[in-house]
Amino acid sequence: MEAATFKNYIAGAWVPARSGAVMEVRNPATGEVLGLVPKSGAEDVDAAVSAAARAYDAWRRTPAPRRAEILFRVAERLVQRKEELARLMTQEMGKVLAETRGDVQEAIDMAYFIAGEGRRLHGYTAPSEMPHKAAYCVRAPLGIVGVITPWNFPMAIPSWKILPALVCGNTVVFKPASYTPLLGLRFVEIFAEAGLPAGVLNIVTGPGGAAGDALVEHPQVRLISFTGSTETGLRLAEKCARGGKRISLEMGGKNAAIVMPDADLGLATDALIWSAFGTSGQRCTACSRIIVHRDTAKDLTDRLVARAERLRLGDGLLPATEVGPVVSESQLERVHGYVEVGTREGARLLVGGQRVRDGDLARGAFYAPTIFDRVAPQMRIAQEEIFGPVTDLIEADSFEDALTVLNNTRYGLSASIFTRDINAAMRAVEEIDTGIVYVNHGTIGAEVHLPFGGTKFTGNGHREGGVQVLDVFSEWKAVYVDFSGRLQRAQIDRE
Ligand code: UN1
Repeated sequence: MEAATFKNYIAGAWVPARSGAVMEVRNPATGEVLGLVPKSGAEDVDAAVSAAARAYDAWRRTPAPRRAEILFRVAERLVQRKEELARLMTQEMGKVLAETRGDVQEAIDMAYFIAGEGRRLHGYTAPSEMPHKAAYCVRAPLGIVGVITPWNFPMAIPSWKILPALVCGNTVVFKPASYTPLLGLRFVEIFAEAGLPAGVLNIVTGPGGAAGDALVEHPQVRLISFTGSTETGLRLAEKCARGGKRISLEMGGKNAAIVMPDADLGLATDALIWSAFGTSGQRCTACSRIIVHRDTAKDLTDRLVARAERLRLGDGLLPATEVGPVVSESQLERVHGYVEVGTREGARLLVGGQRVRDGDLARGAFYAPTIFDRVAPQMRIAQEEIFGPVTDLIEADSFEDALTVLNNTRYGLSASIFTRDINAAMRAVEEIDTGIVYVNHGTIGAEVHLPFGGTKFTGNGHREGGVQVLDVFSEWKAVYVDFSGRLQRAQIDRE
């Protein structure tokens, strides 16, 4: 069967790339070609930005509660189409159906949450220094927003960016990851079905290097919201600095969990297996360092290894599958490269460490869940983001030692501690330098109505999720209304 060909959505119409070029989308579990999408370039991005510019004035003047009504309809359509979207997502990027349903659910949660903001978008009022003078502040949109997203959450992460951008009154050009354009196109189709006016949301599919860079460099784009690697994020930030643009960055992680001897080890094992190997470890919140107190290291290690050995790999559409493929061959090679680095550095490979080719798995990019122990905190495998099914066991001599190891990376997204000691738990919450901290829970599973993001090289000070995301997608406008009928000079006329 010939693969279906898809198109960009620009100014309310489905159109091919100007050049006619296309690129393939493949199922990482089977190698099957799922479709062809436009391989867009700068001229397509330019057309999309022009459409967003033309749509902007009418959209920003549409009252926010009315904008939000469309977003509520988006939520309803996502609910109706959840199963179809989840199945396509599993085929496009590999994670198991339970997780792709969760990904769509996260977009549904975000749509309801942010649509509710259409009737709030709160600013505040404050007293003025002067009599007969009102002072308050309101949110205003920025203009055209460029959204660049990764493949590991093909619907949830675009929803974190596109929905708040729209409720604030911006118009959007969306460049989805090259591995997951089909989900991006479906997402945009749903906004169109929900009645979003033409040009308010446009999508161009294509490689990051051509389409993504053109979006970041386009002079009419006011803001870039990016999730991806730290290396790319910092490169884009330099471009944005030169263009005088705002950029919101959500980048790498090297998330750790501390396990103390008084922890519920059954719970810790369940949570750590899920955090390390869910989504085949391809979450920026994945647990890739387990910092275990020496007194409990052997017990925890045995439990983790026994569980990791038994995880069933396979096509994510099959009900028995617990871990799907990694997203691509090149990603698999990258993960395996890190396993070789770890072995060379002197860590001990306890389980996994190789590609799996049994039976049908030979067609896909399957990598065995991998655990190292005897990992020293400064090893590369303990410092660099691997973004695959690999986790490290690092032994600590004390609670303080564990905290030091945890904080000693360039990243600061998510962290967790397992203990039954409330004092230790709360001290960890105080001391851990990350944007998200869990107690007796793994490192993954953030909810949309709390701020999501990280410290240090994980981000650049912005947050997604929560009401905090509104600060990314709006400008504050301070308003002073003097109804005294005379000149009143702030700071000067004090009598
Ligand atoms: C990501 O990996 O980029 O907290 C996002 C979580 C999910 C989102 C992860 N809700 O793991």
